[in-house]
Amino acid sequence: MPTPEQRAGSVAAGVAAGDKRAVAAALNLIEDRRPQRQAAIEALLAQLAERPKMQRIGLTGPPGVGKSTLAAALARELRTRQRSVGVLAVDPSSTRSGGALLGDRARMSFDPEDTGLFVRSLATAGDTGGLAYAAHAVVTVLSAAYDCVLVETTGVGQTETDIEHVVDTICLVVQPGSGDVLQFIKAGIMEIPDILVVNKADHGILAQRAAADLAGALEALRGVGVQGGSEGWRVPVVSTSARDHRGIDDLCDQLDAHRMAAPAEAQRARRLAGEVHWSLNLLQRRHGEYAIERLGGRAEVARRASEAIAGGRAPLSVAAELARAYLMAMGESPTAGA
Ligand SMILES: Nc1nc2c(ncn2[C@@H]2O[C@H](COP(=O)(O)OP(=O)(O)OP(=O)(O)O)[C@@H](O)[C@H]2O)c(=O)[nH]1
Ligand SMILES: [Mg+2]
Repeated sequence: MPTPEQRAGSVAAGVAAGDKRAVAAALNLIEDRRPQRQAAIEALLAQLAERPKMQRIGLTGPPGVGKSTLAAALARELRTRQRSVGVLAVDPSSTRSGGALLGDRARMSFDPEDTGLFVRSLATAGDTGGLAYAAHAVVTVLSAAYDCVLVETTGVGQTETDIEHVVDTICLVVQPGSGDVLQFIKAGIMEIPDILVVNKADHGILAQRAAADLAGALEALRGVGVQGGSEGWRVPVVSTSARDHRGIDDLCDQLDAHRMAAPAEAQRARRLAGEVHWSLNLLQRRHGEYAIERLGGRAEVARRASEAIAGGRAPLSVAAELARAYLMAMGESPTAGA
């Protein structure tokens, strides 16, 4: 019998080679909530390495603006640029899972024969904590298998899945004729994304006006010193028609530009912050906010996690170690409840 490590090793090797069956096996393992699978999951995640120059892109925005259609168009464009693509559609409101979500709702059309393209959806109604956990794990797997990872989530501003913690570039997608996003921006309610996309640009004059309004709002914010996005980056407004595959090349170029603009150092820091967030999230999920208090408070636990992860440890095992430390502090045997 192979040990969990050996089994994880062979799955990890398959994932690294971009083998779809291995990717699917890895994702099935991750979604297995049985406690006895935990060791295998930790072993797997610890053995996965990001692909070099891998790019994680978040598509977020209000319902129905065309995020799924855009994800499909973007994936097509990236494939013609010889990059392999993994797509994750996160749906906080749906209980459906697996292919059904994409099949009947998201209207993504993909070539099933394409070995460089993988699509997965996640849906766990009501359990946003669980969703954030799973999204991070799925993105970790996809990042080891594909050059680009696209994550679609519905929501504006503070998204329920904390998308900013799992991607390098956030695109906020809006559609013409909906003033709400403009209001959010003006009121300073919304975290400013890295790229603003006005989809359904085929709506003519309305679309042009929406793009101009958003560009104006961003300009006004810059005028008062609010930059948004990452440092030294000027948030562009890109018009697309996902339906007609227009403006997609422009969006791709802007995504590349954003990656080039962010110094490697800043990118590492962003990913590290995401992993620290994830490990705290895991701890909190298992043992509640009190565990974090008991270990010295959020800042202290984040510092500890950050040090361990920067030193090469996997976030999941860091979370497990924090949980053990907490149980020790509580005078319980770590094996009893961990
Ligand atoms: N005219 C036009 N319609 C579009 C475009 N992109 C998407 N649509 C349509 O808009 C509707 C919603 O598209 P989706 O891609 O499912 O939108 P979504 O943002 O993923 O929706 P949720 O996941 O439900 O939040 C569908 O009827 C699409 O065909 C576009 O560029 N132009
Ligand atoms: Mg969608």
